[in-house]
Amino acid sequence: MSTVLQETYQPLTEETAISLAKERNLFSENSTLSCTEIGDGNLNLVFHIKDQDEKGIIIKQALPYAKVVGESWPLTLKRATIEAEALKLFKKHAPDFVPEVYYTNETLAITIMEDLSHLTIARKGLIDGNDYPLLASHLGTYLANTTFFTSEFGLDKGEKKELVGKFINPELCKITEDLIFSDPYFDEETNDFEPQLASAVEKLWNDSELKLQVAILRKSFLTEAEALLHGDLHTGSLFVSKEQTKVIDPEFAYFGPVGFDIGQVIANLVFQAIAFEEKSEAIFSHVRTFWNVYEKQFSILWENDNLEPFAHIDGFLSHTLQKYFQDAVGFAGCELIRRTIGLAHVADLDGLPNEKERIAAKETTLALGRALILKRAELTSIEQLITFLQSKNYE
Ligand code: SR1
Ligand code: MG
Repeated sequence: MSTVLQETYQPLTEETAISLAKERNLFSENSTLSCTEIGDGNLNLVFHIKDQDEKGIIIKQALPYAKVVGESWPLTLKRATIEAEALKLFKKHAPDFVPEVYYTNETLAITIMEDLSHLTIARKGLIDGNDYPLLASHLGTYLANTTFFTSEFGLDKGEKKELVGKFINPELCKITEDLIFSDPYFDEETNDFEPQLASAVEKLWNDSELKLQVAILRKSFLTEAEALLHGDLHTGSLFVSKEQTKVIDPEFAYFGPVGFDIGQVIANLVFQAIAFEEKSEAIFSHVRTFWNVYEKQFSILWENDNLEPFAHIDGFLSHTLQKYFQDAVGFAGCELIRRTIGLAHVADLDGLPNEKERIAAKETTLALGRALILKRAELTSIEQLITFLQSKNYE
């Protein structure tokens, strides 16, 4: 048997990744394989292996620490298993939008999956000026299916409780609790922002009205096990083309409030609208489509597949959607703020070459983030949200 598979945990190299692919018989015997490490995220190694005919696979391996910080920040390898299990479950409920998993190995913390290298990471594609006309509706359908069929509306109650246990993900949730829901609101070492933003940031730190609302959203993230979330659904977790969308990287998956995933999608689209003003109307239209498709698809599933005895009581569906929407507005606000001044930034903003424009864009994301958190009770419909975004007056 193989050397790679007999070992205890070791980070793969391009050479051992090829050995592993051969050991698993993922290519025909006489193939000539090449491998490149392509991981550009914050946490993992990602190997792209292909044969002479360009047929490929991806091997993703968790590192025992957060790559973005280094070995001083240890991180559980269990996240690889959570990610693989989430991919399989999401694939079941949204088959068109999730890559296929071929093999997993807990000791090595690896997942071998479908090669998506013909697609582009959405954040990069959007920054490069491409438009993805189906992205918003694909995401609406993906999220409606996954959040319905992993909630008690679409899942047997006992089965749901078992799944909640299976997806307990304390280490990765703590990253979110700290980096999204706590550190940006205090003078913490993890924060990272330009000196020109210091006075705006200090204003946030002293804003007790805002801090109360963030505390409420944080409590929701900590306590509300509504459905299995992706947990990190930003545009860097999406592979896209004009025709296809694939959602990757659910290592932060856990049972949480549905609005969290929805809010991350909205916020990461909005970064584009703020960074590239000329695109703002097109992006707002994607935000509208995303929510409208989510609402429509969720409502269809509710009508046809709901297991709840109260499913057809007047008002219950609209109450549920209203809650998801208003939570999403607040969570979007938190994502806008943390990606501007917290540890993990976005290239949409950081990549703006003109310093004055970059700082102005960041002041806007901070003001908008704050406004969304504080105004979420008033922003009760997608049209109200879009009108507010268009107003560009976020004070
Ligand atoms: C230490 S991890 C920093 C960020 O990267 C991940 O993709 C998540 O967004 C996390 O908050
Ligand atoms: Mg990721």
